[in-house]
Amino acid sequence: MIYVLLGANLGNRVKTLQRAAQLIAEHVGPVVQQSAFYETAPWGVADQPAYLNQVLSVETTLPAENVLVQTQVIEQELGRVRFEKWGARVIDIDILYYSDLVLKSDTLTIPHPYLHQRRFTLVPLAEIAPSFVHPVLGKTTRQLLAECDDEGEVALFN
Ligand code: A4P
Ligand code: MG
Repeated sequence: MIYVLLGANLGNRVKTLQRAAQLIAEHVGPVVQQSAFYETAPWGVADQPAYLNQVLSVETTLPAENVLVQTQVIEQELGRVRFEKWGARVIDIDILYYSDLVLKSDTLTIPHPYLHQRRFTLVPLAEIAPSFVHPVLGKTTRQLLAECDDEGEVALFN
């Protein structure tokens, strides 16, 4: 099972996330669980619109590197549409976990290096995988969230 984070902050964010989930189901594997959408304050660069974030769990037979290739193709496909319309990239897909795999290469780090530092990731992840244990830190999502000192706003969106 893999966990992926979707993020969108320009254009029709709901449509973008829905389309991304469809494309992931087609090209990566069946989507098993999906969190709600969360509207989240921008992390890192503050001067940008609020994000919608969502975490999906996906069953896949692809090796991790191929998952990244597929998610990047999906980013390009959705980003290109946006590019013409809005002049910016509007979808980000991060691979959070690939079962309990630990991997570090030039192009791919799993678990995602910042996942434990970001409420916009931990809150939706805790909704669908509260007991999943981080293979490096040895803590559940629930524990990571309780210990996270990020104060970025994360609100259920509907
Ligand atoms: N890469 C390495 N490991 C991974 C992984 N586990 N999953 C490499 C996905 N990609 C991974 O990513 C840059 C490179 O990371 C990829 O080419 C891949 O080889 P990118 O998506 O092209 O660039 P980026 O997203 O601009 O940079 P980065 O460092 O991935 O940024 P983040 O960490 O994704 O942050 N605030 C809120 N509230 N919600 C958000 O979703 N997202 C960002 C982007 C910033 N602030 C946000 C949010
Ligand atoms: Mg990214």
